Amino acid sequence: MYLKNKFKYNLFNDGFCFLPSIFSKKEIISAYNGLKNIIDGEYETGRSPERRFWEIGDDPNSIIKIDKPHICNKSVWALITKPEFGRILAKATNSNRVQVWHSQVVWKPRSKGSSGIAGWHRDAQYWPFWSRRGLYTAWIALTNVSEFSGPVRFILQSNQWNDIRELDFFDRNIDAQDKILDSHFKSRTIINGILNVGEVSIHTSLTYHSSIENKEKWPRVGMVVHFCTEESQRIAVTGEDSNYLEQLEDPKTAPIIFEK
Ligand SMILES: O=C(O)CCC(=O)C(=O)O
Repeated sequence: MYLKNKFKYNLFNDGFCFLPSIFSKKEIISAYNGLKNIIDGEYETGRSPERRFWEIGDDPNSIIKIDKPHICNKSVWALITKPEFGRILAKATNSNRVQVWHSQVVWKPRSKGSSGIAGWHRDAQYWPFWSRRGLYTAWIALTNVSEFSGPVRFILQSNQWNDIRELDFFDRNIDAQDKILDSHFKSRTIINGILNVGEVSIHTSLTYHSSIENKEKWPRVGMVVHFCTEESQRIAVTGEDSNYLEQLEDPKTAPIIFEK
């Protein structure tokens, strides 16, 4: 498992970067087990996740996405609030303040057919209530991520592109999506987020990314941490999302993990 010079990428210019692990083996194993329990419907803290996109009894080969697992389990909470984690995110984003406002587990068992595909998207397309600056996603590898396990893959410098409206995380027809991308940017460079367990990738909310099938025997597990910095700004929206960011006032849901 090797990505040549992986630490050379620049978050602001390239749209993503990779960071070495700052987690102990124990922290990783505890969080991995915590996420497994959440998938199995066991919520140690007594709080349910914000939303489950996979229910017990659903296709076991399908991608399992559950929102805000950090509120359900103490080890998952400990992982994403580790002070050293806050410090490295602040350093990488050149920020004075890092607040986690959302998270997801994306657990990808060995795939069958297109069951493991997450379509091309940029995170900002799902966040009408946020400005486009100061919003990032950290992806913590809770297993080794090889080129065959369906790593998150990033389009180099796509954070500098205009929006491509037809793309979507939930669209598993990656060939059709590639054609759409071709019609906008024929020439593009894709970098796989090949990570050793504990390592972290960060991408901006504007970076196009996706992931394809897991052909390894073991699940590929990512703890996805969405965070904002002092550069972010709330945007007033109407409808069901109008109050969504009120949770920023609740430290038990949206912890500040670094502040200068
Ligand atoms: O883990 C994946 O395969 C997709 C993750 C993703 O879309 C994200 O981190 O924003």
